[in-house]
Amino acid sequence: MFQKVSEASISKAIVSEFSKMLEEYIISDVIIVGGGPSGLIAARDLAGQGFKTLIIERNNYIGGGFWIGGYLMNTLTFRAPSQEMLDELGIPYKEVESGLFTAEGPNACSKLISASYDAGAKILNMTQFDDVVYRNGRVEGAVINWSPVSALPRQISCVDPIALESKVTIDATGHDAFVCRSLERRKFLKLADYGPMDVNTSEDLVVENTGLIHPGLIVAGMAVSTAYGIPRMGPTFGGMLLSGKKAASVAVEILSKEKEGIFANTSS
Ligand code: 48F
Repeated sequence: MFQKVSEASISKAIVSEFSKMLEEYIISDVIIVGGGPSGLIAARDLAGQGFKTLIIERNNYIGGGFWIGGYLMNTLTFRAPSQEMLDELGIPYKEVESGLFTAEGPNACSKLISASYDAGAKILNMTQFDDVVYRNGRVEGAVINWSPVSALPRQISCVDPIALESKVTIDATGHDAFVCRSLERRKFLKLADYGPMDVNTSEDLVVENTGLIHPGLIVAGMAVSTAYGIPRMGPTFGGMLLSGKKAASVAVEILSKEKEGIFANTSS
């Protein structure tokens, strides 16, 4: 039934295709750390406009909290006007009360992952962001390692990471705000930590505050709430999609100005 190929050919195909991709993405336009909803939308928009975009995700699975709504129940909620993004992504949804919509997590998440891949984004999963590459007062890339390395016993985990370079990095690591934290450790940034839940305040503020937080670094999704001390929003996702979209447009602005030779990468 199947074409005869050798075990060696299969191994060679894996090694050579993966190596080619990794080598090509050692320098990217944008590195997005975190493959949750905000990171995936940002990746779709950036790759769709022709920017070389790489997502770094520590888990094997991509999608972050977008598979499950809340409390292990896989219904996602969205508030108007974010259902327009669901239309755009071809995700089926229901209006359960005026302006409140639901979609099924597995369907929504798989469609979002496909949309970012189809747009041309690449993904390194099982890859942990460890630290920033920091030069000339700005973030210029990511130090990464295989995720399992951090789970190994200390005596065999002395595996040096490698570094990737990018013109822009997006912190889409959710509540951990892992990339921002790596700057806070060096006192380059002061984070606030997120506040108690209040969806009506939080969702607007997360989108409003999405943007450049430090030269070379954009913050998106729930990392925004950790960075600026905004209330947590709980299991509603419109803000994540709109935040990712805004992060992409801020990145495009920086990349376009850089192309024109104007050094515009200063935080506001
Ligand atoms: O948490 P996550 O889904 O982030 P988000 O895009 O969306 C938040 C919502 O899911 C939900 C919410 C609002 O509706 O409260 O929580 O802001 O996805 C973050 C992704 O980043 C990965 C993590 O595994 C997850 O898939 N991540 C976190 N730290 C690292 C990382 C790291 N150090 N290296 C690589 N990936």
